[in-house]
Amino acid sequence: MVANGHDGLRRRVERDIDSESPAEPNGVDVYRHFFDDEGWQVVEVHRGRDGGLADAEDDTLYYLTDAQLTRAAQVDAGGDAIGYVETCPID
Ligand SMILES: [Ca+2]
Ligand SMILES: [Ca+2]
Repeated sequence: MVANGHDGLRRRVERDIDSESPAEPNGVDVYRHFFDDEGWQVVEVHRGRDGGLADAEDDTLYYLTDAQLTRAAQVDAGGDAIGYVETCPID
C-alpha cells in the first residue's frame, strides 16, 4: 500500500508506505516527505519510521543537479552518493 499526499499546488509532499503490502499488510511503516525547488524538482527527501519530520533517526537525502539543473545524483547528509539518475530511487 502506498498513499501519496499533495499540497495545494498538487506537488507530492508525502508518501506513506506499508512495506509488507500486499503480501502481509500491517499498516504504514515508512514515511517519506518531499521538498521541491522553485522548478518543482524534488531536491530533498526525509525518510523515517513515523510521520514526524527531521527526527534524529530519520534519513535525509538530497538530489544534486547537473549544469542543466536536471537531477543527476542522490546523496546522503554526509555527501556520500546513494545513486545516480539511472538508479536513484525517486520515491
Ligand atoms: Ca507495515
Ligand atoms: Ca520521523
